[in-house]
Amino acid sequence: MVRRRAIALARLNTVYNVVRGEVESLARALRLLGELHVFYHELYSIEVGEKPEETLRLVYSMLGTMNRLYREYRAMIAGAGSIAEINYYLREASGRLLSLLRRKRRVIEKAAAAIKAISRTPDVSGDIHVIIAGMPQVGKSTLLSRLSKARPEIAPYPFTTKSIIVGHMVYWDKRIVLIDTPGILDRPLDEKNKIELRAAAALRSLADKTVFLIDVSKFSYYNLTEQVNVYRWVKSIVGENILLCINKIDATSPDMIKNAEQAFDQSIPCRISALQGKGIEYIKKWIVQE
Ligand SMILES: Nc1nc2c(ncn2[C@@H]2O[C@H](COP(=O)(O)OP(=O)(O)OP(=O)(O)O)[C@@H](O)[C@H]2O)c(=O)[nH]1
Ligand SMILES: [Mg+2]
Repeated sequence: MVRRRAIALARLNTVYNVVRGEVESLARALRLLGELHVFYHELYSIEVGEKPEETLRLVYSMLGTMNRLYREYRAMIAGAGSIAEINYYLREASGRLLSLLRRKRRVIEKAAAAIKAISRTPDVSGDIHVIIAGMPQVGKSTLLSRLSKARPEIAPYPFTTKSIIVGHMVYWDKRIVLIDTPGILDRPLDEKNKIELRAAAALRSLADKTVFLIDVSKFSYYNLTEQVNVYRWVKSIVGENILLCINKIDATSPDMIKNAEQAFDQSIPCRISALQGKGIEYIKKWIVQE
């Protein structure tokens, strides 16, 4: 019986260590996430549906329960009067420890996947954060590739950009971080997809300045009303530090520009062709001016 008890205690240890190990590595990753910029916390919340600190609370409570079960069953096995009793406690302990993990498996896997995805999100440290925002297909990624060495995917269909893309530019001694975001559609926040929400997270937590591109050319996917609505929404998040800018000027007639200025109820001096690299200086100067 002495031998059986020793074996049972060793097995209990193994099960406990495996189960705890899985949860502890998540706890470690969540603690590291906690030290990062809040922007990454927002990305986490979009993916997992709860804040990182909420998951961390769950994880700590799981670790507490595991620890308690381990100690209780170790004592019961140590004090058991028969081999049958030892076997019974070992089975029960393993079952309870594993089921604790199984019940929370979905959250744990989701959290781990989100952290993995975030670890692939590029570094956003720098002096000034400039978000390039706008509806899908207005030329945001093309502009980023003009302003920086970043080579984002550019293609003629909406939501080509699905996540945050970062480029760097040094201008007048300032380290400027340019953030290309997915397109945002004209619809309420609770109907926005995860791709749009990533853009919203960047606007909320990173934007020092925002360049809002519109496309009023003959190629435009979205009408003026939709673009005005999205512009207003973005402005409600980032405030006054926003530059409205007409892109695709190479394919836009003076009449179309006039219509746009009417719809936006302001003159729009920023007029560029990201494709041809025209008018880009205007944006650079606006970025560095106080
Ligand atoms: N004529 C013209 N086409 C442009 C210009 N800028 C971008 N385009 C084209 O517009 C299309 C979309 O460009 P992207 O840069 O991928 O647009 P985006 O805003 O990043 O699109 P999403 O990632 O889907 O939101 C591509 O076919 C580009 O070549 C421009 O200045 N003039
Ligand atoms: Mg894009």
